[in-house]
Amino acid sequence: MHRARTIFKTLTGPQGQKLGAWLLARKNGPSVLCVAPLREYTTPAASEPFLNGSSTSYVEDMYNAWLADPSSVHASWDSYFRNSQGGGGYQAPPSLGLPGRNEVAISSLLPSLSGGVSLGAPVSDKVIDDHLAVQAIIRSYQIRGHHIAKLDPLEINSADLDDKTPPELLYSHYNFVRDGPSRTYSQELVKQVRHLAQQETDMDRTFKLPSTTFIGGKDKALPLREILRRLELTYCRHIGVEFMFINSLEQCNWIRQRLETPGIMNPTNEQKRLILARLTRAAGFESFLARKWSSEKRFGLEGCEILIPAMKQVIDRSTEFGVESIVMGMPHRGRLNVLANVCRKPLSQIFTQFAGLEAADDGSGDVKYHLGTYIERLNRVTNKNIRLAVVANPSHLEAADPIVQGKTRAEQFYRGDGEGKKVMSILLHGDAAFAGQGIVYETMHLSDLPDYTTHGTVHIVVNNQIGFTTDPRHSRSSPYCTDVARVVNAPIFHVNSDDPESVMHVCNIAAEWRATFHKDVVIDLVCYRRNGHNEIDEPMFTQPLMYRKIKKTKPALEKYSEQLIAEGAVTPEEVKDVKDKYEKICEEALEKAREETHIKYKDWLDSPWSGFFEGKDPLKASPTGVIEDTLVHIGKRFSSPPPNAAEFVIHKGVERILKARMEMVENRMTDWALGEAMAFGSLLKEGIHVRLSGQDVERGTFSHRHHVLHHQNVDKATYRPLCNLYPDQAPYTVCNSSLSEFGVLGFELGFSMTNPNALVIWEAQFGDFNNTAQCIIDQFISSGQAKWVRQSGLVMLLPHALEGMGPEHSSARLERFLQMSSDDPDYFPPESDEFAVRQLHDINWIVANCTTPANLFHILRRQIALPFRKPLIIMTPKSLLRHPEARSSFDDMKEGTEFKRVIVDAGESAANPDGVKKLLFCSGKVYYDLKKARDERGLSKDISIARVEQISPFPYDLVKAECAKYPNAKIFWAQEEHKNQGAWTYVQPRFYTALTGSRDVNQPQKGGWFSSLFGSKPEPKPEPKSETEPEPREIGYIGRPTAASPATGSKAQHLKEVASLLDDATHL
Ligand SMILES: Cc1ncc(C[n+]2csc(CCOP(=O)(O)OP(=O)(O)O)c2C)c(N)n1
Ligand SMILES: [Mg+2]
Repeated sequence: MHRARTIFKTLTGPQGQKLGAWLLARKNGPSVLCVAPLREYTTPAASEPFLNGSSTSYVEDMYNAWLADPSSVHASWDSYFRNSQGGGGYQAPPSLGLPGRNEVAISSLLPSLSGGVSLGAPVSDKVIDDHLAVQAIIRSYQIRGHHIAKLDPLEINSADLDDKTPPELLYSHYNFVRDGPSRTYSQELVKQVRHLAQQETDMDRTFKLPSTTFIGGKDKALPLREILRRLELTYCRHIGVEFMFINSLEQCNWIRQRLETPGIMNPTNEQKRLILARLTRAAGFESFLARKWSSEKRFGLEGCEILIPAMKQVIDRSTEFGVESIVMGMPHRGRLNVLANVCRKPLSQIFTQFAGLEAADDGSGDVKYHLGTYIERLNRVTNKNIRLAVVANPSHLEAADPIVQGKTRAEQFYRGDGEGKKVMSILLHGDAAFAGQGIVYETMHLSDLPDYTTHGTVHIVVNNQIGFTTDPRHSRSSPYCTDVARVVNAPIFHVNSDDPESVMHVCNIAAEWRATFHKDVVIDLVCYRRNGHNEIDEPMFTQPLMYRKIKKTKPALEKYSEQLIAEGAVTPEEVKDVKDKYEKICEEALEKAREETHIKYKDWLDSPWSGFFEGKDPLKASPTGVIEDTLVHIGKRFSSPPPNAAEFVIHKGVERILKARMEMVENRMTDWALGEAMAFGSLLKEGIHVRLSGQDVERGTFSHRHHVLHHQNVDKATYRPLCNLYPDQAPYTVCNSSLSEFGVLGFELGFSMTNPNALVIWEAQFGDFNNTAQCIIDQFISSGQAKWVRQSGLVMLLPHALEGMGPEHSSARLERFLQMSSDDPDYFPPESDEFAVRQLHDINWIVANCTTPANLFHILRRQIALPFRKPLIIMTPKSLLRHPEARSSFDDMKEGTEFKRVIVDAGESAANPDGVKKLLFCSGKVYYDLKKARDERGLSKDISIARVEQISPFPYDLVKAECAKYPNAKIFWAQEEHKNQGAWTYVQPRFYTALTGSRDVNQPQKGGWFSSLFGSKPEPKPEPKSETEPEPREIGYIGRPTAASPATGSKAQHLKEVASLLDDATHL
């Protein structure tokens, strides 16, 4: 028993003293005992007695047991309770709330200290120590048992990278070494238990079990030997669970119960046969592909075939709990197997991907192990219909995580599934990527935010203990690859993947956990990778020992078949039969696949919008102007304080803003914030959900928006004017996000994929920060439709302008978005009524920089008015938000008005175009600077200024017409950005095309940019120009010179640069 006691002391007691003796020695000390906890808990965990160092529940347990049967407790307790009853009765110890955290009245702990109460037999401190030590042992198994669980099927590594355990976990650290130093606490624990087992007398003593364990089942007390055996079985076999850090006693007990209850993991024969059948299919699929296409990359699942039965188990259980739709995200590893055996995507469609066929539909496509899918089918186990979507993803590991969450959230939102009971997400991870990619952390941090939660995600890690060629020791600094999940208090179940029944058990718990607590949970499938990183990779170059072991390791299917045959659950013939049947299914599917002549990208779409495109003219957009009554109504509502204004105290500054807004509405004018609100409000009126998300969007970074008004005296009392426009309006969501770009932009993109009839907007705090989400922009937004035939109408609002704020608050890097635009700089599309819509249809996204609230209003509304969806990137203003000239009249937003791709000069220059000497094109806020300089210098007759509001697709037709209007003017592009930045490099060749109409390189055939990708022949070079033909007009550049940094950090330098820009622009 001594050994057990030392464990307890290591965990809780004052160093080097027995707790009981120490308590007794302090008889005359203060009446409150403070015990230093292992770790500071400021959470409900503090209410768990053992955790905070108190033993109140132990004494309570003793008392209750004594009440039921006085002989069940030790004689000393019997004597104590008997005497206490006579002398006023035993009183339950005071709750922890009274003495304060980690403190407990001494009188509640020990009979000998309860002043004045006469005692019977003296309490033996050994007895108390022994009981407390048993508690400590139980607890140490619950906390640390996973360190010594047998998790690695290869038995060569420790899943927690054991030899990196920090020194405080070394037992020798505590000066209790008896049998030579142990390397780790885990090893010491093993030694302790072995040592205990040799002390036969203690091992046969019966101990009462505390309320924090369920190992007893119906038994309230067990011999120490049995206690240890059951703890070993639960915590140190093939499941290693980390959960004791969770700050909820209820949740800890919930898990303990599901792990510890005797016999809880005894599957029926029927369940075993189901596991075997699923495992057979998983293994059969890979071996079929390996035989048919031996040199094709498929990132097979060999070594972790259990993933398939595991996922199916999570899905089965979740559907039993009421889930109807599951959105999944996963990397390359085992993806085809998941599509085939979890989603049940027709095998023939999968096999055609290996045949190298051409596509029958639009798009540039993607490799087979990135494609998404969407399937609706009957779950045969639960007999319920289920929808399964695997979201398409790029190579970029984990980048699809936030997309999956956004898509899931959107599905929940539109179904009214406020608690996530009907829709859930499953995310699969590789061990190296889960530990290494920051986006995992960003995504995890969305998991409990009110407007971002998906009410619990089941994470499954295919932990094959390697990342390409890198060992875990070199790919992470945390003990487990799953440690990131601890930040959100997710329980983590590590499980040896070669024990299928243990895997199914944790899958059941995970699904039930999600259904009960609606919080994240992690299943860490500790497995191995039988082949190299892909099928043509040689693993022996870098992991020779591991792979020697792998070669000697029997596949899980073989092991499990043998186990079930030995148990008599199946016969060898049945095993063979299941295998042969699946083989036949694969052969038949392959026959079918061979008949196909084309692949269809549409077969791999993850988010179909049923009915959206049907019956629509693909080139006809609805009008975006609205009747004046609507503008007035929205304007007034948006400018009014909450209806119960007498009680709802708003800030004086907000009051002033509302008043100014109201005056504007009365004058039929809008500023930027009003223009935006009117776009949102009018869409809400039409039943379109609007969601605006990003950092500080509710107020607006520049304090211009104020979509959420805060009661100045009541916490959390808010009023959202745009949610209160019309009784039957669509919902409006405006939500401040976590401080993440990659995660939140990805989330909003995912959200936008679910419902085409919603305007989903992400706003960057400053445009600069969009580059931390570069992967979402490059891999999904700009190229998503081409790769995965998936459309999105997501809007990105990126504050952008050089206003002397330094390098980092100036540029949203307009040039990058333009460089990724897919329109051909040399191609002037045919001029027709459909010109503008066709251009939008053919391009990958729209890039704009608007200068008026009316144009913002129209372009936002146009997102919904289009018969298709395209991402919209808008450079948004900062100083223009309050610029007196950056206002629009209702006249520019009324019925019959529309978005202006180019705003031409309607001033003096237009009255006499022939006299105009200079035609300046520009985009964005610089327009107001140019105009001011021109007018101040009296040049409004000489210089005409046109604003290109939609930069991409380029308004060739309007630019051409504007140039033609001023035949004698020299043409310039003026920009405030540096020459290698901003729009210049994009517009320069396009101006040339607009002016010459030339189409000399790679001119696409009829189908727009899609056809330019597939098979169009280069156009013949144009004939050399004749000598009489006039030289084309040229476009000159006015702006800052090239630079590495987007803007100077010096205010003086900034002003100098502005002056020089304006001088150049107004120089005739
Ligand atoms: C963001 C990113 N960086 C690098 C890579 C290149 N890469 C592809 S697979 C891989 C190893 C992944 O290891 P792990 O996450 O453990 O998955 P496994 O292949 O072992 O299943 C790497 C580094 C990538 N695909 N994505
Ligand atoms: Mg791996």
